[in-house]
Amino acid sequence: MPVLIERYRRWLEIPSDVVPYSIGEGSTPLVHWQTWGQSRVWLKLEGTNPTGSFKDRGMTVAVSMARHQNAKAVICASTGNTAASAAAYAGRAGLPAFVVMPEGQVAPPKMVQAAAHGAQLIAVQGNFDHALTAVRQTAATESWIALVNSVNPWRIRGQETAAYEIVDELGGVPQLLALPVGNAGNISAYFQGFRRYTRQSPEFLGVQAQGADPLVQNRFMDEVATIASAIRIGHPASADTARIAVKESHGQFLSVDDTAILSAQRELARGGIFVEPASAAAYAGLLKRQNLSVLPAGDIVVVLTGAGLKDTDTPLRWASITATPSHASTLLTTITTMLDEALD
Ligand code: AN7
Repeated sequence: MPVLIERYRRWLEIPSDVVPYSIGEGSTPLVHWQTWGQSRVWLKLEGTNPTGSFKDRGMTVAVSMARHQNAKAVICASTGNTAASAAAYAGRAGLPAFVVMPEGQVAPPKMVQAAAHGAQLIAVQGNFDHALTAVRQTAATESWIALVNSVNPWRIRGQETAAYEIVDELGGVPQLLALPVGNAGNISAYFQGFRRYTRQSPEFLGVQAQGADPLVQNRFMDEVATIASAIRIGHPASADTARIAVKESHGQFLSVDDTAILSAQRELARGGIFVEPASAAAYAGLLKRQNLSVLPAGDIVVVLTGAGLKDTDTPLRWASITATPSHASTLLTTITTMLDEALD
């Protein structure tokens, strides 16, 4: 597949002399998961992007534009995935990256990525919303530094390409699209993307984690708590466009609690698809929606935004490791016993 910017250059409407900085983003698999009655459920595996999350789609465009506009550095606030992606693309483009994260609230593998790509890591007290406010204020006064959060319109334009891919693959818009909502950039991007590409849109199911669900409660939240650290956000920057997406598509916001998130994560993982808790929330939301009212017939897409290895805390707790001496005969006895237990 061509690099994302080349594949959809016409739709992105970026100047023709922009040089794309790419590490192989986009063109992610759309996997048929299950068929429930008249509904075909598809999973869009955004965790297969090069840094393991959907952020790479927006970041290739935002960083390429930053370079084009002669920025000297990029900056972002992040719950982790934006940081990892910004660090990687800044590295590719030869720009320094400053990533500002809420102290103690980012899954360690995401910090590992940012550090590996050579970003400057900055921990701030408070939550993501405080970090974003500080970063926005800094970028507003310093024109040499490009802000690459999803308040940067190029991020959103890049993320629209996921909607284009779904339409290309299914031959039209799905009936329903479920995705996790944190800062609400991605739901806004999908809505704009489907509209731009087809003038239509699916019904949007915007899923938030209970404890960090300002769009469900319809009030911003200063205190946020959920196991899904990626979407632990109380003041979504793109709340207004997210509300428009849900309203105009006759969709809804709903929240799922930590237990439902972990159960969905486990069900997907047992079926071969390992995603981080924030992504599993989308699937948990679809299961909840199914209990509330009949799902539409036709194609349903669940956007799985980030890879499982991004956040290993909980799955490690699922592991049971059996120790055994390394003789074939004892190993066989152990396996036979375990198999009996598994089949019980
Ligand atoms: C896996 O990295 O906000 O609603 O700073 O990492 O567009 O914010 C991440 C968000 C969903 C929510 N799934 O997307 C960040 C950050 C995963 C995420 C979301 C995020 P938005």
